[in-house]
Amino acid sequence: MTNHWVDIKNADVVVVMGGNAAEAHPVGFRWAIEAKKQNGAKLMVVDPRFNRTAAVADFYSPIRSGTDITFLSGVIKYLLDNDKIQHEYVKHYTNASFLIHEGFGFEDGLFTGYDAEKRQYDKSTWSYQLDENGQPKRDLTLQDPRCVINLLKKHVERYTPEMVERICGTKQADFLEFAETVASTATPERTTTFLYALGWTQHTVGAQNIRTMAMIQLLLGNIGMSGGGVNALRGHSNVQGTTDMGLFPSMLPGYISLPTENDTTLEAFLNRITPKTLVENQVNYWQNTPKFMVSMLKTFYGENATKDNEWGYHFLPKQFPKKLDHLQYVDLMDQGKVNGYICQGYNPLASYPDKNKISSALRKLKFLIVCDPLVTDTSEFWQKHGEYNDVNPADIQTEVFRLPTVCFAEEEGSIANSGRWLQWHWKAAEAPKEAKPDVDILSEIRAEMIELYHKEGGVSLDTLEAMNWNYANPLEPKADEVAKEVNGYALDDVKDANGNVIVKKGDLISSFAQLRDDGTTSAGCWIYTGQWTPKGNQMENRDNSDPSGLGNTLGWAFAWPLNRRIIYNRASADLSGKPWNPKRQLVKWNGKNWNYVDVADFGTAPPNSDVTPFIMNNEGVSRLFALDKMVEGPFPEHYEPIETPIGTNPLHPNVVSNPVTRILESDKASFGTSEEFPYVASTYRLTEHFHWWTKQSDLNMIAQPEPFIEISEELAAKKGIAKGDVVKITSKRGYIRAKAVVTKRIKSLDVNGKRVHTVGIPLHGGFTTVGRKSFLVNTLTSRVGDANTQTPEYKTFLVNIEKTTEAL
Ligand SMILES: Nc1nc2c(c(=O)[nH]1)N[C@H]1C(S)=C(S)[C@@H](COP(=O)(O)OP(=O)(O)OC[C@H]3O[C@@H](n4cnc5c(=O)[nH]c(N)nc54)[C@H](O)[C@@H]3O)O[C@H]1N2
Ligand SMILES: Nc1nc2c(c(=O)[nH]1)N[C@H]1C(S)=C(S)[C@@H](COP(=O)(O)OP(=O)(O)OC[C@H]3O[C@@H](n4cnc5c(=O)[nH]c(N)nc54)[C@H](O)[C@@H]3O)O[C@H]1N2
Ligand SMILES: [Mo]
Repeated sequence: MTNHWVDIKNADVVVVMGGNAAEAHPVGFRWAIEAKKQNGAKLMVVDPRFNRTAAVADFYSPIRSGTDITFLSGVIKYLLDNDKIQHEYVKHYTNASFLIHEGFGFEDGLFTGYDAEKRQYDKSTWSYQLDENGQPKRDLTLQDPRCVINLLKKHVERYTPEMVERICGTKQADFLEFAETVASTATPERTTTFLYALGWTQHTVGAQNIRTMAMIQLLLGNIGMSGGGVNALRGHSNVQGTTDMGLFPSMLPGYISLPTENDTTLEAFLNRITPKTLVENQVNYWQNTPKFMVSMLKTFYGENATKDNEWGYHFLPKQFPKKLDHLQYVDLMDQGKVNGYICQGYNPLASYPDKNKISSALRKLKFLIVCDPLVTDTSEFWQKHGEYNDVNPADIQTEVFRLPTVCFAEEEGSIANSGRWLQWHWKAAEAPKEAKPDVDILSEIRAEMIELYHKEGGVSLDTLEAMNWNYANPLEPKADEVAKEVNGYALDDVKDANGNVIVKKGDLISSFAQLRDDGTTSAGCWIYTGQWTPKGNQMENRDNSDPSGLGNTLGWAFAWPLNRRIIYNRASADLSGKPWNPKRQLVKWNGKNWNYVDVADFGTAPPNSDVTPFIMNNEGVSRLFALDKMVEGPFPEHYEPIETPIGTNPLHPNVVSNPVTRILESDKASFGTSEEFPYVASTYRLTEHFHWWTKQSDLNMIAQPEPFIEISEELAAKKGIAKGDVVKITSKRGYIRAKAVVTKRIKSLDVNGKRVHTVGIPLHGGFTTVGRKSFLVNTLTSRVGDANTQTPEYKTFLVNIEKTTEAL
């Protein structure tokens, strides 16, 4: 989230789109209800299903899954056509006025530079025009046809209300009511917040869905504003923490890229990833990357990281020159190229697409280690469970080890929530029997491996031994030791530009502004610096006073970065530092100094200097034109899902789906067509369960005992299915059987002259359960990834449905 949970209450319009907050985030959703109660906010839901959020909304409209870019681009067109944009904000705080390379264009579904053979773009024209001093050219009158705003106008011309209806199946009147309501917040007095989750991310155009919404927020002047923002409602309670800490295949902690094998020296690597300031005087905060990187290497390798060995850079594992993502990893496993797999807090047989392929891949391993508090479908993948796991154990040689871990309530530590708050929690119960904290298990594996290497030899022992493992008990690192290590220490006296000591050797660091690239500081994850300062554990703070009434409660927990609650909050005030709306004041220039309600997101430079609020971008403004940051184009474009029910793209029949979508060679034959599989399937959550774990808990199984699928009355009539009938649902990858719920909550839609029916499938079934065994939903889904993030397309794929006579 750019903002945070409590801040939702400040919005005038709350859009829940691409998520079902009432169901999947029932506690945080109270702030959407507060917005209604306190501000009379309008709650708007656009979703393929009339879901539990829709049930309490002021507006609901259906949409065909996978078509939000069309809908949202229609909104952008509406805002531009009806002059519903916040002009000063757009002019000064976005790249609307920047001139784009003369060579850039868009034609018949493709941006300039497409290479059909490689399925990728040469992005060299997705760039600014530069003047003789290397500065981007701008036209603040916004007249030049090469201005971003004019190119955007042209790009969205095709997204008329008629086209929205034709592609999305949403009625024009509904669409226009939505656009008008959102447009009512183009004034500084009013804001819209967008709450989204997987209904937007789990598509081959997932990242562009979110960008399209972010562009709307920029046009409305809603980013950096209290009650505005781009707000991802995240998943597992600490998934924000896992991404912050670099649990991506291509990231290090603090959103720093993992080097590839081509980055042969630290200097070359840092030169590649550190952005040069593009517009003079801008903050360009990422120019500090070397300080964050060297401090991280000092945390990783301690005294083994020296200037002479490039701060231990060569100990760091590198990714392949081409990103090795999870789709490829399963592929490698399936080709027998992976010996062993440590699977920790993850149940891929249940959660990963194309269950049959995962099952086949796990079979090729020599060993599988599952670290989990529970028995999981993955740890039992080798057992036969009727049609739900139809394998022959005698054929499977993989040796499986189960290492029981504790659960969060059985240990202390911090959890990062969607609003970037790091909150400390304390141990509430002893773990049962042999269960151990994950960190102890990993520590023991480390110690054992080093011993074995010494006994038996092997490659890369040096990298293992170089790791800094400085804990009172190396087999049981404590949460406070790790939290301080992540925060960072002064390894020598840290001095300011005048040579004054600002942090004494041995002290904890208080701010990432104190980090250095000369080996005098450490910090495991720069954005977490400040979580544990010489004043103590900031994550333990529990003062909920709220002087502004906006809910920013700076004394409650610690929010990264630097306890800032609303990112880009400098954009909440105009160029002269005057808040756009005094009731939403976050920062204000009083003529001499800045007054802060939130932690400032900029230097102390006085207003009207050239410095603009988007300090993480090297031109200082936000981007309506994404430059080369997205793989499929600088503007969003509608592409059909890989498995499209209409078999064409009404905008450009020659380019149907995202042309740079992630598809591996070995999966090419695994996609179905609408001739064979005519219905759209989508998978989702129920409040009563949490993924695949609560089927192990009696109370949850009592609340929601039996998985089911949902279809519209129209489809039920067409296929002769009555409620409670057992149906078989088949995709190109496999089939499941379950009972059918026939409901008014899912409507069949008219799309491009065709009737499109949706099959809804809750995802919580499986065969390791205290209740009734049932299907694993990912038997049906496909291995295709979002072009930028590789997130699988779980929300839209094609199936057939038939009634079966055989009982379950
Ligand atoms: N009780 C409970 N809560 C949970 C979880 C759980 O398992 N149980 N899981 C947690 C996790 S890890 C996550 S990531 C979050 C997920 O939170 P959500 O994303 O809110 O959860 P989903 O149920 O996947 O809901 C997605 C919604 O998107 C809609 N949708 C599908 N396709 C589209 C589309 O193309 N456009 C639009 N506009 N909408 C679409 C679906 O109909 C559904 O209503 O929930 C978290 N909270
Ligand atoms: N079809 C379809 N598939 C989906 C989705 C979808 O919407 N549709 N959603 C996707 C999403 S958003 C997500 S997040 C994934 C979730 O996929 P998974 O993360 O694989 O699913 P979970 O069941 O949450 O598994 C987490 C495991 O962690 C264990 N665990 C809990 N606490 C601890 C701990 O402290 N230590 C360890 N070691 N283990 C612990 C739990 O017991 C559980 O077995 O599923 C994805 N798959
Ligand atoms: Mo998730």
